[in-house]
Amino acid sequence: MAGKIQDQVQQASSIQRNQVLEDFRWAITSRHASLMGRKEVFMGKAKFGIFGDGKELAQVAMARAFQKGDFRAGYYRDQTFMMALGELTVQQYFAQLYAHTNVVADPASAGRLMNGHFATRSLNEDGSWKALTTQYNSAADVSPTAAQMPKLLGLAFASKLYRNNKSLKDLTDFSVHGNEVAWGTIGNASTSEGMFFESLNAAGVLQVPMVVAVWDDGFGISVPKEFHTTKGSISEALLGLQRTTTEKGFEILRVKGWDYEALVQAFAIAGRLAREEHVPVLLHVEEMTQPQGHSTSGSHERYKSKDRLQWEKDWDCILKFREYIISSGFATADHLDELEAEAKGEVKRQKDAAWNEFNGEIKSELDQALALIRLIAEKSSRKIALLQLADDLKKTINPIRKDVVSTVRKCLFLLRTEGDEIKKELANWYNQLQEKNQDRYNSHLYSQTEFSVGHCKQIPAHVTEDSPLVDGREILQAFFDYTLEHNPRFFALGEDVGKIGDVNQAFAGLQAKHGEWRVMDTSIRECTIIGQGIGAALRGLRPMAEIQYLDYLLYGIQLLSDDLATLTYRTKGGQKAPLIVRTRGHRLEGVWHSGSPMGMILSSLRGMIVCVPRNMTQAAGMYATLLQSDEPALVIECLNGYRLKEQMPQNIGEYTVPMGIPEVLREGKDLTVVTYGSMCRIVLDAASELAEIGISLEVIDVQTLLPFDTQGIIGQSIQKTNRVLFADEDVPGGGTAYMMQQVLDHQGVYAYLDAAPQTIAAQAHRPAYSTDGDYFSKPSVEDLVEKVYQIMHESNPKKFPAL
Ligand SMILES: Cc1ncc(C[n+]2csc(CCOP(=O)(O)OP(=O)(O)O)c2C)c(N)n1
Repeated sequence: MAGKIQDQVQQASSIQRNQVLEDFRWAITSRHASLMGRKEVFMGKAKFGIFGDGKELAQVAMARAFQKGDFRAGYYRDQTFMMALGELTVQQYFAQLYAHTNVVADPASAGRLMNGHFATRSLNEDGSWKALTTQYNSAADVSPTAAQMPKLLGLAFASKLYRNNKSLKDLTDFSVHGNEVAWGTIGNASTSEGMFFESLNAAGVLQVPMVVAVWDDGFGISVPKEFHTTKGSISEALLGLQRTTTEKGFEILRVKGWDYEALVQAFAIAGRLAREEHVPVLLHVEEMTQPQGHSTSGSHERYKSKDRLQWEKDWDCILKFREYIISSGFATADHLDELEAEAKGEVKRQKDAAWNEFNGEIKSELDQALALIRLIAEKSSRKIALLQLADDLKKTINPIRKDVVSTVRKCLFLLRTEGDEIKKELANWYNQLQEKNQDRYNSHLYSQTEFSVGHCKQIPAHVTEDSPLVDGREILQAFFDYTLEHNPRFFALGEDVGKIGDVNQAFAGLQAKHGEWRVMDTSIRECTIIGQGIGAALRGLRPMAEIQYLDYLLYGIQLLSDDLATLTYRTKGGQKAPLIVRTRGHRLEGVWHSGSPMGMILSSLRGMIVCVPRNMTQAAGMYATLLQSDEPALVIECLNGYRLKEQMPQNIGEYTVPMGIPEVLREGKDLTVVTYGSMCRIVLDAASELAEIGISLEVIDVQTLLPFDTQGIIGQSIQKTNRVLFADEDVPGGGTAYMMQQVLDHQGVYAYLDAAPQTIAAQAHRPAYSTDGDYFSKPSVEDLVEKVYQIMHESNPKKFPAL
C-alpha cells in the first residue's frame, strides 16, 4: 500500500515536472518566434510585426485552464497561448507574418491580416459548423483595441443561454450544459476604452462565465498607465465590481506576470468559478514586460527610462521562470539551455519552411512570368523594353506578387498595338493569375456557400381578398411568434424588447409566451447588445439584436463594421456570425429620431446584408430569408409603419422576400424613380399627382441596398423610360449617390438616358424637429413632383412649361 501511494506521489510530481517543462518549452519557443519575427521585418521579409514577448508565462497558465468548447477573444499578444493550445504552429505564425494567402498556411486569416491576429476555424469548407465542443476555439481577432470585449460578452452569454434554455439541450456540438468559459485578453491601456467598461458592467449584471485577463505591462505604446487608468490600476479602479457574500458581481484577482505558480493557480481558480458558477472574473496580470518594445514601428528606448528598461530585463518572465524551475529542482540550468537551443532550432526550421512556402509560390509565378515575357520579346517590336522590364523584375530583392503582376501589366500595355498571336499566351496567363489573386485578396466578403442569402428558398406571400387588415406591427408579431415556436436557436434581445415587447410592440406578449431566455430586455448599451449578438451567433445561435432607433446605431456601428462585417472576409470563410440587427428609422422628426444615415451604413457595412423594407409584410419576409441563411444583416423597419394597415399573409413565418431583387411598385413610361423604405409611399403619392398631368412614373423599391439589384431590374426600367431619379431621405451624396453609382457602373444604362440621372435627398444637415421640421428637411411629395416636372420640362419645355 505504502508503495502504491509512493508511486502516486512520484507520478504526481513527474506530471508536474512534465507540465513545467512543457510550459517552459512553449514559452521559450514563443520568445524565439518573437525575436526572429522582428528580425524578419527588419530584413524586409515582412511588412510589420507585433509580438507576444514578455507575456508568455501568463499565457501558458491560461492555456492550462482552457478546455475544449471554450472560446478565446483576445488581442495581438496571445501567440504563446495559441501555440500552447496546439492551435498555432510556429510555421503558421510566420506564414501570417509574411502574409501568406494560403488558408492552410495561415488558417487564421489567409494572409489577410497583420500578424498576431488569431482565430480557429469554426466551419467546414462547405460553411457548415464543426463540432465546437470538441475543439479549442478562438474568435477571430480585430485590431481596434478593446473591440474584442463586446463579443467576448456574447460568447460567455451563449453559455448562459445553453445552460438555462432547455430547448437548446440537444445542440451538443455547441455546448455541454453551458459549461464553456469565454476567455478574454486585453492590454492594460486598452481598458480605458468605453467598450471595456460597457462589457464588464454587462457581464456583472448578466453573471456570465467570462474571464478577462488584463496583460499589464505598464504602458500603452509610449503612454504610462498613470495616464490611462484611475489610480494607475484597473483592478483598483474596478473594485466596486467585486462580488461580496451578499451581492453578485465579479471576482477580481491580481497576480504577477512572472510568477508561474501564482499564475497557474489564478487561472485555475478563475476557470473553475466561471465554468461552475458562471461568475465573471477579472484577472489583472501585473508586472509584465515588453522586451522588444511595442511593435516594429518604433523603439521603446525613446520613452522608457533606463531604470524601467533595466527592471524589464531583471523581471523578464522567462528569466524568472528559469530561476523558479532551477530552484524548485525541476531541471538544471544546463537542461534548460538544451531545451532552449532545441526550441530555437525548431523555430528557425519552421520559420524557414514558412518562408520557403510563401516565397516559393511567388517565385514560381515570377519565373513563369519571366519565361513568358522573354519568349514574347523575341517576336515583338518592343523587344528591348520588354527585356528591360524582365531584367528589372529578376533583380528585385524579396519580390512580392505586386512586382510580378505590375511588370506583366506594363508588358501587356507595351504590347497593346501588337497582334493577339504575340501576346495571347501572356494575356491568358495574366488573366488566370488575376482570378487566383481575386480569390486570394478579394473573395469571401459574403458567404460563398449554400448558406448565402442567394441560396434561400423563395416562397411568395399568400394574401387573398379575405386576408384580414391589421396593424403592421401585428404582422411582425405573428412572424416572431411563429419563429420562436419553430426555431429554438432564435432569440431576441434589446432595450425594452422583453417585458413590453419592444417600444412598438412587435414582441408584445411573446416573452410571457416563450420565456425570458427567448425574448429579453437589456440595459441601454447598443455596442454590447450587438456584441452579445455576435458572440452568441459565433456559437451557433440565431440572435436578433435590437437597436431601438436607427440613430443609435452609431453606438454600435464601429463593432458592426470592424468585427461583424469583416468576419467572413478576414477568416476567408473560417467563421460566421449570422446575427440579425433589427432597428427602425426614417421619417420622424428631429436630429436624433429621424435619421436615415444610409451612406454611413453602406460605406461601413460591406460584408453585411442591408434590408430596407417598405412595410412590415416585406420585413417579415426578409427576416424569414435571413434566418434560412447564415449571413449577418441589418434590417431597418419604417418607424411610421407599425400602425399602418396591411393584410396578414396566410403563410406568415414561411414566405420569404429575396435579397437583391427590386420590386416595381408602379409601372410607367416617362421616368424611373428608384427608392426604398418610407420614401416609397411619398414617391407613390407623387406618382399619382404627376399622372394627373400626364407624367407617367415607374416606381421601383430596391428592397435591399446590400446586395443591390442583382438582376438589373432598374436598368431594364431605364431602357423603357430613358430617365432616372434616385430618391431617399439621407443627406445628399449618401444613399442616393450609392444607388446611382451601382446603376451607372454595373447596368450599362448610359446609352439609354435622355436626361442626366439625378438624385433627390434630404437637406445636408440632420432634420429639424416636428412635422414642419420634417417637411422642410426631408423630401416631400411636392419636392418630388417639382423635381420630376423639372426633368420633364428640360425634355419637352412646350408640353411642360417652366414652373
Ligand atoms: C481603437 C484603437 N485605437 C488605437 C489603436 C492603436 N494602438 C494599437 S496598440 C495600442 C496600445 C495598446 O496598449 P495596451 O492595451 O496596453 O496593449 P499592449 O500593446 O501594451 O499589450 C494602440 C494605441 C488601435 N489599434 N485601436
